[in-house]
Amino acid sequence: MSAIESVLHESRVFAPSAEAAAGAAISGMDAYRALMAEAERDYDGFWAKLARETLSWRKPFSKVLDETNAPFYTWFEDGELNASHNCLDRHVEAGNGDRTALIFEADGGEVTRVTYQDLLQRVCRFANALKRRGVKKGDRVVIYMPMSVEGVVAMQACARIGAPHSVVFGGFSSKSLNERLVDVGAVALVTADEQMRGGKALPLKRIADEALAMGGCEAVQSVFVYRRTGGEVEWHAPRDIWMDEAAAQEADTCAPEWVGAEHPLFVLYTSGSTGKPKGVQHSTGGYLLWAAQTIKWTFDWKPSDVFWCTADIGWVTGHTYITYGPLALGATQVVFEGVPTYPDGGRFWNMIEKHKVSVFYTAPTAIRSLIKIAEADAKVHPRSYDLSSLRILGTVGEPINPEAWIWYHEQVGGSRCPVVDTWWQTETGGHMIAPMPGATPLVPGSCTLPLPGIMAAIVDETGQDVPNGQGGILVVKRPWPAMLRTVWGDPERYKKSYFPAELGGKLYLAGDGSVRDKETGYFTIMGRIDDVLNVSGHRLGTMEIESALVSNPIVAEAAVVGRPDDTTGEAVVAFVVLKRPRPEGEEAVKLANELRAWVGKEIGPIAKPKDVRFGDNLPKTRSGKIMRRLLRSLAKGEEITQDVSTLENPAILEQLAQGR
Ligand code: 7RM
Repeated sequence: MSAIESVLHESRVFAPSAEAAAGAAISGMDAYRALMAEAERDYDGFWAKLARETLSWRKPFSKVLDETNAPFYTWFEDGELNASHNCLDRHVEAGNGDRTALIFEADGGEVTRVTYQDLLQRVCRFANALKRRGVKKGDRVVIYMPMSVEGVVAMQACARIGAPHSVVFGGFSSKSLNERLVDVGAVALVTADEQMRGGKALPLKRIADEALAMGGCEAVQSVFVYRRTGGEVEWHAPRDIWMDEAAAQEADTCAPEWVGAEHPLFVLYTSGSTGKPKGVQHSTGGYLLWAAQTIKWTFDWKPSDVFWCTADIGWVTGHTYITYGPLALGATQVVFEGVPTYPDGGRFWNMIEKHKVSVFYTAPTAIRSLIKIAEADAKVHPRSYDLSSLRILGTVGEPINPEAWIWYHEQVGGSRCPVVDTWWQTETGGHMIAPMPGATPLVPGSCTLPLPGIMAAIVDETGQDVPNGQGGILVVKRPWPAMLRTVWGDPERYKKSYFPAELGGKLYLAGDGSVRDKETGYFTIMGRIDDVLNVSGHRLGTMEIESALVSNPIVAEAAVVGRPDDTTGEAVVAFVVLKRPRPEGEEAVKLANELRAWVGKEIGPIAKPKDVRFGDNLPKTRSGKIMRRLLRSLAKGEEITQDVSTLENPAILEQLAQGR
């Protein structure tokens, strides 16, 4: 079923309750429209006001948006601030040092609370440790860590000294880590001995050692190791240093390094349709503003809330909605090390009950997998827990099917809590299209309307607006403060990928297809229009997986496509031609498993193909182009109805349809 069809199947509208509207920052559509009108009337004034209200500036800005070097836009350029100062010091200075910043729950269930005062001191100690090892403003630090207080501390410490961090998700392989260390030119790496997930230990330090040994990253002079499990590690003195020992020698104060608003806060790698992952570079001022502002609007955040975003700090969602946004607001939030299914499928509900979570933000994949578990086992069904603390529910990362939305709304939210479906990307820094709980009537499967100030639109291949009801390409018409600034080390790629000449060079190309409802103008996201897959809300480039496959000596050729999957949204399907005869039966199963493991090792377990099919060849046009359209149909198990007359080798279709 297409996204549009599935929306049509669920046409109920959920208006904000009187209760939700009453206390909301934006209460009602009139308030929303007034803000939008304000942004349209005076774009600079609109953003300047928010930036002054939301952030603390060391030196006030006099300039707002500068478009002279478009599409390399700048915001608040002559202003100075420090992200860590905004996230920590200002709350302590305001007398809120005793407020709980983090409620950390470990994989095994141990809970640690960290106040703003504690967090500030820990960040200062580690910032001093980084400085002692020679890390300076502008140097890059790679962070390859489990979900932990220390992970947040490492990111904030980098921000404090003006050293852009680049967090690499702990599930990535040594090769992926190496590529990122090399590309970003890291001078230090922060990692852990091991990572605990679902009761299993993963050897992060060993993978980090492997990555460093692959070469090209000799600039890495220091490896800080967070002692998580006490598991055995190889030690390379004097390069390696325990994080706790390093911090223990340091003072618990560290003056923040004031940086210009455009100073890069971080670089985060994300998959594109071509080539290697792109280092998405974010600014300090514009990014931090939006991280905080969107929490106020999308989650109607209040100081009494207990906020919980289940993402990993290795993804942008963990950056914006764990490390920066909630802390910039002085919020109390839950940080979770483990997985939703350990020790059982009731873990999330148990934690919501225990920590009295009021705003809960997770991915549709997690919801879908928990539905299956809950419906099979009443003990771990959300109704077996007291979830009355919940006020707002959110989703992110992929389309949510209306069935899952309704279950989330009814079973988790007790039909009381608005479900905010948030569309955004690594590149956008924060939410772009999302409902506001006190204002926006909700339609399951739709992310509804752009947030105030965001000029989202749908255009055709030439950049012309299309009427509502007609699908097209999702773009943003005006720059916004939290947008990426460039692709690290590759400004040309930034221009080409995000401001393509075909669309006139001025529209931000999101890479998603979308349609707006005829009456309401609501947006529904229809998925990527490029060769990017979304598996469990994680972005994967088909080309990256193909390169990984062909780097295996037995593989001659490979093509990767996505297939809809009930749980993960999309699943990876690989069509492979070997340098030896096409395997069958047992042999095919064995080789498929080998190739899956290979991809896991090359990129990381998230990229492993669910299905590997072997052929004597791939369907190609006479000019040698692989016909992905056909492969997508084959992957889905559909009958081929397309015109195959341009195909060089039509017989191959039958072979590939059989699977393995
Ligand atoms: C935050 C994040 C971005 C891609 C994006 C979309 C898809 C994200 C939604 C969604 C439908 C949503 N960053 N996507 N949110 N699709 N509805 N609410 O996920 O850079 O990793 O991915 O994810 O395709 O382009 S990301």
